[in-house]
Amino acid sequence: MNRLDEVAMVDPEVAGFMRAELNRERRKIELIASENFASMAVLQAAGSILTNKYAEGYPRHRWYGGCEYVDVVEETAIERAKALFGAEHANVQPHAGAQANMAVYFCALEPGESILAMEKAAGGHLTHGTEANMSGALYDAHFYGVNRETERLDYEEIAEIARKCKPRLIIAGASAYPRDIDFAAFRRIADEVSAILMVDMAHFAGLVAAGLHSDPVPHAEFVTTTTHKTLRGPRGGMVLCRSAFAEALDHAVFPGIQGGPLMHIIAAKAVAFREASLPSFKQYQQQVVRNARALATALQEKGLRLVSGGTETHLLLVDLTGQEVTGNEVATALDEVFITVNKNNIPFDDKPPSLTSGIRLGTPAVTTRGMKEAEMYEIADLISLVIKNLDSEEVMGRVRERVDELVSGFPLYPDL
Ligand code: DSN
Repeated sequence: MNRLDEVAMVDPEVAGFMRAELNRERRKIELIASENFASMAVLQAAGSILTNKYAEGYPRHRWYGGCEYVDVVEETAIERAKALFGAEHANVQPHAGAQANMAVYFCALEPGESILAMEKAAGGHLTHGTEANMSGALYDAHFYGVNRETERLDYEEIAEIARKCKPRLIIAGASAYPRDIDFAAFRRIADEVSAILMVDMAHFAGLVAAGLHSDPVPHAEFVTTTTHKTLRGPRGGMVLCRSAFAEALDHAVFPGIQGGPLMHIIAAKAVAFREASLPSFKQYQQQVVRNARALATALQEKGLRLVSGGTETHLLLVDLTGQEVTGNEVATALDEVFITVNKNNIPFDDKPPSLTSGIRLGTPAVTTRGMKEAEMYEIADLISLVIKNLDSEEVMGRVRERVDELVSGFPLYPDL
């Protein structure tokens, strides 16, 4: 089903592009913090005949006939999500994290009401009230950042901002924050100003499932996530919430912002939740964190500065301001030597998002490939060589050879 034989027969052009992408994933060291490699079981479910079925509505209450099997698939995904995260209610239909977040806004807010979220420049997410996104257009967005000295969340400062702007909804969670988050502190702030608390745990959901990150579920009315980052499922979204909001939340997802759910993706989510409930998943997440710490230490030993001085999660932010290169230049150069990262603004960055003063690195994908601390030291050495020798074709050539050698020891999708 996933070997591309059929695609190749019908459409050699697209099969060629897909084969090229498979080779890229095999050939490069994948350090984008939000990416991972889904299992063959997840890929098979996502590439299955369940894509054929329309199932608008919810299990047992559909607008289409013939839903008896997709009903049990969706019920299974819901029950597994609830059990995995200890949640009272789960909606597994959001097509992505952006839709999961929008469903919560649609459920909890009236247009024009105020929200308080982490600013994108400090590590927050596009869908948390930025001007360019619907969340910024529809709601009155206010922001908190990180403390200039510690580069960590400053809960007293967040409380001060909340007292001033009196948000209806407070959003915790980030895309580029390397530290654990104190959700109990966010709960106290929300209670003080009578706000609803939403946590977007997309980046660290896998760590939460494994008990390696503070758990937002007991503290927040709504918890949103994607299913494809540390959680290692198919590309998709999900919302967890308290029972009191279940009906309104489901209504906000369908018919509020979506039509037919993607039943093949919901099946793949169910498979991923099963995988995430196994002891091997906890061991995987423990290695993700150990690898992130090893990569951080190794980069620091090479003289590179990390935002907040390190990491407690799966990701780290390298500050390039002392290196006289931009994040854009480094990310482009690393891509040329088969190491994939993304440029990223660092807190209080004076460069625009198109250039940036940082790069963001994450260990979920390389850990899925089987790499451990020794490989993190090798990768840190390669990254450091590139940063310090951007104009040297000779160094770039040597790094490329070492990347080839490194990835050859960690085969990816051998059955494809
Ligand atoms: N685009 C994701 C990331 O890279 O963090 C967030 O949605």
